[in-house]
Amino acid sequence: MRILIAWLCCALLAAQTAPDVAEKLTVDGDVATPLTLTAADLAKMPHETATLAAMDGKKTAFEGVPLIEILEKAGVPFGKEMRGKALAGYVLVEAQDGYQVVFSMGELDPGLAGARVIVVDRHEGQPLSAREGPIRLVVESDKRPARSVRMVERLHVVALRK
Ligand SMILES: Nc1nc2c(c(=O)[nH]1)N[C@H]1C(S)=C(S)[C@@H](COP(=O)(O)O)O[C@H]1N2
Ligand SMILES: [Mo]
Repeated sequence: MRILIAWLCCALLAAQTAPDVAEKLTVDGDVATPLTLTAADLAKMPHETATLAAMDGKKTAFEGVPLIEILEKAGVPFGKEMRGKALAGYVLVEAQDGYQVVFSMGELDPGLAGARVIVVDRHEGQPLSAREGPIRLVVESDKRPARSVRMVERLHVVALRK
């Protein structure tokens, strides 16, 4: 009985201290609608496939939601509104290990550079490993995977104010 109680206490404690922030993707900053997307929210959105070559050159397939779809959901303007001050907007991508990468809104806009940046939650049909996920970016058009941020936890949008 005592062992059972001890076990129950441990299980409860583990559940309480389980990393919960890391399982979510926060979209904040200069957005009309800040978002907190859970893995389930992301899984419900339409997915696309993107391939990424590892350091050994081997290509593998990832699945996820285009970054632009998530930014549009938060109210970031693209398309015909992508002119003037909007061209100075950018998104700072932050990872659990402190890694940071910036993409300009102009480079993401399909009418301009149209870089395909995918917010992925599946790798070869499986959820991502803890080293990689639960959410990572895949930037298919980059020559090296340096901007394919692993363990993404926040998309911080910055718009020009003046
Ligand atoms: N969070 C995070 N993402 C990161 C990095 C990092 O240090 N931290 N390194 C980048 C670099 S420099 C490379 S080359 C790729 C390596 O990804 P891979 O280990 O899946 O091949 O991850 C990128 N994403
Ligand atoms: Mo790298």
